Amino acid sequence: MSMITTLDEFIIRRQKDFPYASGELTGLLRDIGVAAKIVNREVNKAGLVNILGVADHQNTSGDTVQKLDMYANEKLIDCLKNSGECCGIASEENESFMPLEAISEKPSKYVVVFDPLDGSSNIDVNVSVGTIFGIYRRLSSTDEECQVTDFLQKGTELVAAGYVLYGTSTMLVYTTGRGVNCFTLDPSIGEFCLSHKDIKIPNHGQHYSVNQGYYLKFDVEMRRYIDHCSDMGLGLRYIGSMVSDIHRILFQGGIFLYPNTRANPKGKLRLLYECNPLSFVVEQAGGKAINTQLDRILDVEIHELHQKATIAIGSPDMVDEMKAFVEKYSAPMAP
Ligand code: P6P
Repeated sequence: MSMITTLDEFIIRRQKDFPYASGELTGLLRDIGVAAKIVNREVNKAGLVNILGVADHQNTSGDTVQKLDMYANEKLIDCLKNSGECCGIASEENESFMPLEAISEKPSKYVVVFDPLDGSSNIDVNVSVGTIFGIYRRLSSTDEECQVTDFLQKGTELVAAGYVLYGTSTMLVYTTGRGVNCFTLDPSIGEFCLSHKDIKIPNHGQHYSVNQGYYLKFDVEMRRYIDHCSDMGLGLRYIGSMVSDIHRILFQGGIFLYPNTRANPKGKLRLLYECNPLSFVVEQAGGKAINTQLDRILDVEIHELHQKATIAIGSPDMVDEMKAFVEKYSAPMAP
């Protein structure tokens, strides 16, 4: 029987990578793993219990909130509250950030951002959805409540990031800046077990991923690149759940695009809750992530919690090629 390495064992073993860490980050990652198991349990039986359908309100970004969105949000908040390692959270489902009360004398060093259930519009039709998370070191003094500035940090300041994919199997993928590892939940023992070690994204892939329905609303340079993908015989794969699309690209290669449109001139996806954490993971696996202004996503300054971003993320050769098309075909800047 091959050696099983659980998420907890792996995290503890890798703690030596952080000589100055005194275990808080380790504890935080383990608590996120617990929250993922709790959410997974409800996602997997969503068709049987009254947790499908829409709640009676919209979130800050104007998305209709699904009941399972709210459940996942509550469970993540509860787990992080009890961890004692986190002084505040910012959720894509909440308008503002939430300072957490200390549960011991030990000051907590980290804040956590998350999208509790990305792609949740797919829940009622049994399409994969996911949780996205990112962890920052707090900037504010440990003898006061966390501040919004603790969250408005560039993606380069992330100390850890990852996602949970509730799909055909439930997988937790994360990085702490030393590579990317994937853990698959074994329901028979209730543990996330190491299934894919040190993931490296292929330099190129056979799929591009974009909402083709918006094609005529994209800028000309983006349409030229999408035409090129089609001319090269690439397949189109678009699930409508960013975590699912990125997970496929991480393993098979490819590129995911969410450019600006007239409806979303700054893009639709959130920089803090979706783009930064997933860009950190993809870069750590050898991929690239830029916006349609060709800035590295992780370098983009963030000024508000729900700031949106355009994104092109995936195999390095494909992102470079998209960049070349934008440089070649974008309208010259007015003098
Ligand atoms: P559209 C889900 O709502 C989400 O935030 C991402 O998970 C997904 O990639 C995108 O929006 C889908 O957006 O406009 O193509 O339906």
